[in-house]
Amino acid sequence: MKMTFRWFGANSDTVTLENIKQIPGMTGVMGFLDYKAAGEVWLTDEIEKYVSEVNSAGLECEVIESVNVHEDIKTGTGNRDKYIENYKITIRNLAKYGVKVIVYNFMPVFDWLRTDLARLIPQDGSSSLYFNEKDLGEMGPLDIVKRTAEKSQGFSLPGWEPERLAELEKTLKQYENISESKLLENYKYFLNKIIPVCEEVGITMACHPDDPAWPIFNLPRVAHTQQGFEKILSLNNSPYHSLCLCTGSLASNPENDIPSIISKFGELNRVACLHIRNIKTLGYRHFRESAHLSSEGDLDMYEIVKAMFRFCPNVYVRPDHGRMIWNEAARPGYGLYDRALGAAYLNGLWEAVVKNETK
Ligand code: DNO
Repeated sequence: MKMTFRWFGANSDTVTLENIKQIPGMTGVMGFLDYKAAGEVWLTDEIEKYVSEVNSAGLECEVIESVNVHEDIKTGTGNRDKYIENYKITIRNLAKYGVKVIVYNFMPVFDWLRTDLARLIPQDGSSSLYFNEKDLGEMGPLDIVKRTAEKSQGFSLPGWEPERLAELEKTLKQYENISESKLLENYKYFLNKIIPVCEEVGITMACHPDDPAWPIFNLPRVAHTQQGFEKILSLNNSPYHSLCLCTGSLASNPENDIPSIISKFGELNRVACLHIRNIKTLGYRHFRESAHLSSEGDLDMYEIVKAMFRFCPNVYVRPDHGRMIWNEAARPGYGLYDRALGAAYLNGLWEAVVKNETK
């Protein structure tokens, strides 16, 4: 396990590299250039600047997150080849600076989705991201975008880039004739073009699950069950086509058995990263994010870490979203304190699992 932390860059993050370095056991960041629009090439000088800053702080940058896939690729329009060519250049550019894994998603239109970004947890006065499908029922996609932007307190949110969302109406129209099988066909086309480049330069693509783990607004989504991942992985058999399993995203559907999903795909050598966080189910399609500790939410973190140790012990991990605690003001889900507590807890579980499993 390599413990990492998501970092949005010096101009965009309230958390500093020094903060991250001081978290015990932290080896690196999952990097992100949050100003890049989907479809744009990530230029070498931008990557070099980011990576060298991270390295100067004594941290690695072997994983980059959210190289977003343009909607024209997902919907298979006539423009897709141009954007795929750009993606290939970005892969080559990232490889030059030591990047080994790219976390991305193939979710139509929306990346993650919440109905509240700072829901008070009455038990202790902290707050966290929250979702209730009932609230969504009264809103359309445009309302939810407006509301998410209003509640983001001025922070850019990964997957909610303004340029992309400005085009929302047009994009939603583009999806009118896209079924699940069409989406998979377009996904396969994309993979068949980019995976040979990945194999050549040594970069693994890691697909992030749908969050929440079901289709929303009648858009086709496939990455939220074991069967869905099987379909996705069968689109291209290269080990460079892999998964980033996110425990909190998958857990929003209580039918997903997370340790078993990790074991299954880990054993096949198709897990490159894990995002580890916990959620608390409050009702049907209704949950809030919780502290990482097993007793605070629905997930058995010991079993999750054990599955990782047994089936994919070399993956990159990051403590995913934290609550807002100790009066921190930060990007929703991405403050320092609760994620640092999460990292410390996961490191503790890891030590216990390693000792137990190797004695
Ligand atoms: C949410 C993140 C996701 C993830 C992307 C990868 O907080 O886990 O935005 O980075 O889906 O493309």
